[in-house]
Amino acid sequence: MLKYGFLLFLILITAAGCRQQTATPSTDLNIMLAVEPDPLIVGDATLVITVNDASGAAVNDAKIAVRGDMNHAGMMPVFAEIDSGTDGKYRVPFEWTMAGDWIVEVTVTLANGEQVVKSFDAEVNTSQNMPEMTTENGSQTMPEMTTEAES
Ligand SMILES: [Cu+2]
Repeated sequence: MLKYGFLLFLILITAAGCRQQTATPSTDLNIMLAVEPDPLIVGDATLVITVNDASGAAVNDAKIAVRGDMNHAGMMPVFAEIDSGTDGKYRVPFEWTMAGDWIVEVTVTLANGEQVVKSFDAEVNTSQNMPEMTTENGSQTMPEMTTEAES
């Protein structure tokens, strides 16, 4: 009888948990983001996303979807995805389409269908020659993508 009561209790908890769909991932993942090149500049880039499980073991069979948004309105988001990793690292081709502050939302979908989402802030510069947006001259306007990557 006691055992049955406990089971029922568990079921009730589970049901309550399902209803509110809040972002408490049942899976404990460690998700890290590195970007090449770094410092970040406008143009093509590679997002190196590392996924480890709670025990620190590399997760290679996840699918990763990335959505990059800038912190201002009126921009097209940049999407990218990849299906497998090596040594827990997923190298995702990406493009910074404008200098400024970005939010990179990484959605990791595990083989069992569970999803974990983590967001990262990224600051993208206009070019390597201008590592920082200085506003010393009082002008806050960004030079509008004048650097079309002279290769
Ligand atoms: Cu923008």
